[in-house]
Amino acid sequence: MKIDVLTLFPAMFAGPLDESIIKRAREAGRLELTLQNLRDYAHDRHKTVDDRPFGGGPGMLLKPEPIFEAVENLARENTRVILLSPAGRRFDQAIARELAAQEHLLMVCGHYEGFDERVREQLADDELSIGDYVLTNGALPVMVIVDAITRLLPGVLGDDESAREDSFSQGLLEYPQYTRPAEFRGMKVPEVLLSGNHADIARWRAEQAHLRTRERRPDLLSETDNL
Ligand code: 9D3
Repeated sequence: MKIDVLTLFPAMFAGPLDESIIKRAREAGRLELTLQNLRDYAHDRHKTVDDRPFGGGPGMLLKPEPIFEAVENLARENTRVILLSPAGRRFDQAIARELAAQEHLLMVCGHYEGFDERVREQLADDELSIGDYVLTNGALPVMVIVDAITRLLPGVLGDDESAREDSFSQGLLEYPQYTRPAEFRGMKVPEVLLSGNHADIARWRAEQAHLRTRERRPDLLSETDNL
């Protein structure tokens, strides 16, 4: 899969996307990730990428010309163009799965107060937010989304990790887990986990997962397609 990221701050992406599973996926050629500097598409003397909103109001908007030129240069036949903004639909695991099946993503980071509306109307196939809190720009959301997609690409996770992906526990929070020692500072591991009775253990885990989900995330029990 190919992902182009259009951003004013390509340097923010060094680090998170160069480690661990994403690093492995890139080295194996399963993910081809390219950072594109939006400023390279501004051609006036000052390389201007923003301007004041018509009608007044606080802050600056990303002006349309550099984004149009960049997207027209980078998009191909099968490209999905995705804007990142607080006004997007909320990213979740179902969207991650959907995006992981695409051939080419072009992710356009929001900066300043956001996009000229014509970018939405003409260029965007989708607009995503990662949740209801205010960040300074769309760079971290892009990294979050790239991370969630990459681990779903074929061959990126090991067999063990992939198997967990389709296990029964989907849609619930994780059950409590313990490793050695069986007693630590007076805190004992639940007896059933030491019993060797695999049917009892499976039943206990399912029960715990349901209890924990009802307590912390009752919303997950009413939806079905979000994990
Ligand atoms: C109208 C006032 N603000 C909206 C809440 C303007 C605004 C604030 C912050 C516009 C852009 C931003 C920068 N944030 C993003 O670009 C962003 C974001 C976020 O802030 N939270 C969760 N997901 C995302 S995706 C992009």
